[in-house]
Amino acid sequence: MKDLLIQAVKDVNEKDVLMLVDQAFASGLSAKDITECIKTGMDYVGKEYETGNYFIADLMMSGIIFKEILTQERMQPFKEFENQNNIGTILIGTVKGDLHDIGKDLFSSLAQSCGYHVIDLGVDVHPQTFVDNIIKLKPDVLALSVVLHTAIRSMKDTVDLIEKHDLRKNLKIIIGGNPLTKETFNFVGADAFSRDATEGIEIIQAWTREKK
Ligand code: B12
Repeated sequence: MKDLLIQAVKDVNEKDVLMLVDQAFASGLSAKDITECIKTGMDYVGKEYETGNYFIADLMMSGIIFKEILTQERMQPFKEFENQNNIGTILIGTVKGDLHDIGKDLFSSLAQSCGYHVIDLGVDVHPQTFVDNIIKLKPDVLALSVVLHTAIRSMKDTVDLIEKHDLRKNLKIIIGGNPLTKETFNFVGADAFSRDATEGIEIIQAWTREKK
């Protein structure tokens, strides 16, 4: 079942993906398993785009398909997590220059299902917009998402501007996204980083426990 679903995503075949997701749920696969399968298929689409075998339209279509699945009621909240109520506020956004939002949205719905209040500033968010909203909303955590290598610089600009405004005392900053490494994490200067949404939530939960 998993292989069939991954293959349908690789083929960017919307009809088959939707049908196989129904079958996957019926056969007992969890929302998390299904998300992993779609992500694996999308990684392939990304690689094929890189080598010139797929076109921008394929990237776009794979994004549309993933969003279509992620927004289904049965995909959220992920059953693995217990529902609690407003245990902290997370301000999130994809940094300036980057329009990718699927990973960010995935992280946001996981955080919501774990009881966090999530305020999403969207994509291509200017550093000053983050600063203005930190001042206005006083979140416990700022979560920055990045998918493009070229946008890591604006992630650093965002953290630098927050520091310049002396806003880090009561704020933890987590950065997330595939292009991040230990080196880029050090370069940006956040409190934590992760390439995985679930691991990112675990880091924030540990911060919440520390704060109590
Ligand atoms: C779909 C897609 C698009 C869609 C985006 C639709 C959307 N609404 O997001 C569209 C068509 C718009 C697009 C455009 C472009 N894309 Co694009 N895209 C993709 C693709 C195929 C999938 C991305 C995706 O959603 N993956 C699934 C999600 C779930 O994964 P994710 O975002 O990585 O998120 C996970 C982690 O990173 C992490 N995470 C993410 N955010 C956060 C935040 C926190 C706090 C935490 C803890 C964790 C976390 O958690 C998630 C899962 O656990 C990737 C290929 C790939 N392998 O990723 C290319 C890819 C990202 N795109 C790429 C490129 C080059 C582009 C374009 C420049 C193409 C062009 N020439 O125009 C433009 C850039 C536009 C812009 N300015 O942003 C490259 C980027 C190379 C790089 N690293 O710099 C990739 C890797 C393709 C490739 N191999 O060449 N793209």
